[in-house]
Amino acid sequence: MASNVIQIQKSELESVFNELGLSAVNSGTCGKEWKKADPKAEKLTSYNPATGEALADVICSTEEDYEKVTQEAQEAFKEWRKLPAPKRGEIIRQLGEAYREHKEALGKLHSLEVGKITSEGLGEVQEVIDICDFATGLSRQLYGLTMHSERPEHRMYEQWHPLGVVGIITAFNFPSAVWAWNSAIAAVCGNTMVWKPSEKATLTAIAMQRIAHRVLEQHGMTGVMGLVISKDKSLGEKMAADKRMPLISATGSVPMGREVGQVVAKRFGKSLLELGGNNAIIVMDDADLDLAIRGIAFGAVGTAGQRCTTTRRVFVHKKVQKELVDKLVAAYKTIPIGNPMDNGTLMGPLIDEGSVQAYEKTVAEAQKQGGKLLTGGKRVDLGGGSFVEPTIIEVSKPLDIMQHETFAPILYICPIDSIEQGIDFQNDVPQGLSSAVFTEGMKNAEQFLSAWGSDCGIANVNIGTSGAEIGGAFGGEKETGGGRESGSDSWKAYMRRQTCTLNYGKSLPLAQGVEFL
Ligand code: UN1
Repeated sequence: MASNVIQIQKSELESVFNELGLSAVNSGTCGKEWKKADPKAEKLTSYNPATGEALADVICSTEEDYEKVTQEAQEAFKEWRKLPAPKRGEIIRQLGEAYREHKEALGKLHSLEVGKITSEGLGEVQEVIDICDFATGLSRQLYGLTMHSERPEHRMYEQWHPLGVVGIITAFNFPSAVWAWNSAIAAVCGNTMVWKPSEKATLTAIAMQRIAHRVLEQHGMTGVMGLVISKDKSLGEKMAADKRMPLISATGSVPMGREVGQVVAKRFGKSLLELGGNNAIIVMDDADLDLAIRGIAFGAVGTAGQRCTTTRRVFVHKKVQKELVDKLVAAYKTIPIGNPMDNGTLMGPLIDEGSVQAYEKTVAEAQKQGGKLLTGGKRVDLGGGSFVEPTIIEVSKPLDIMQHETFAPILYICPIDSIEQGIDFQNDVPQGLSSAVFTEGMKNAEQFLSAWGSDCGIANVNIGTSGAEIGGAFGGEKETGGGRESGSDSWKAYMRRQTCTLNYGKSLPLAQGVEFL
């Protein structure tokens, strides 16, 4: 179900831009200060994927800009690390408040620039606010363990110190939340940072940075969060090789992560990689099918299939296959596609033409390999923009193409005989981010969650694969990269551990009973 030619009200665009301080030409470089936008410098245009129209221009950062922003982050680190962690937490609390104030406008900007439907645009800003709240609390909980020393009158404990300048590379699909997961936590841990956002989501990055800069300015702490923007991967490559950045946190494709990870490892830096997913839902014969259908639909169609947690494969027990497939196909046909800012739209556009082509290629290849197209499979013409139909392809056994992640709403459905077969099929891909089972049975659920169950970083029961809360550690295994961001004890990736032993006695006993001098 598609709506007509999309028109974005000019006044709407203007009000978002006014509130967030955006204009026709925007500077993409911010360190201690915002660099002035020189309209003659190299530009990058930000497009609205729902209409194909240009939204605004962004001035790219040069290599000198990168140098300056990085040096300023290094300088800022010297002060920032001295501030007690709860004081840093207080600044992040104020940052969360500032995002709260602008939630509506920021949500709309996500819709305009990356095509998120209204509730998902707002949801992403909420994720930013939530992680700021989390980081504020965390600033009083950067706990280290204490140990009992084997030596008399000795004390042993561990403490955590910040790393320095953290390089943050983010993707277009979560243009603010993934930055916030990294930056809010890195900041309370005492780090400063340089952010290189996706070249497809630059305005959102600039708006986020403007607000952060304003809050930091009130505390004389600009330089803690820096921004550079480039058209291509050149600055990302520089960051990976930059010894001044002890940690690179990168979100994006597997090939990107493979490159970044190797370059960072070569210089003994740390990397935190959050890469591709190929997430599956297993539906057992005892599942609540209505629940399963809602979980699958949101997981597979939400964000137009452009989440790293998107549901891409369903393994359904053959006893309930027909019922599930019939109901799901019927539900897919009612999904309103169109202007992401219209009330009622559930699916917006893909990010660009390249994604539409990848979608078409995958749909054709899946059919060539024996998949049966049940619904969707075509581009949707709304007079501009990158729209496609949400698609279901039924297969009798896993196809080769199902090993790959295509960032589009394509869902494969495959029958299984047992929970064991579902788990085998699910795990038999190179990626390991998110997974789920729908079942009313304790045995199925526990098998799925056992050590011989799902091999993913996220495993859910009666919940889809996407839409994780910030409180848990987010990330996955295998080609997903192994990094963990956001909640739980993910903060440890942004700090260095120091083991300290103190002797308060008058002798110098050696460990392991060694005698010397
Ligand atoms: C991503 O797609 O990179 O769990 C992040 C989710 C969101 C985050 C997705 N909270 O779907």
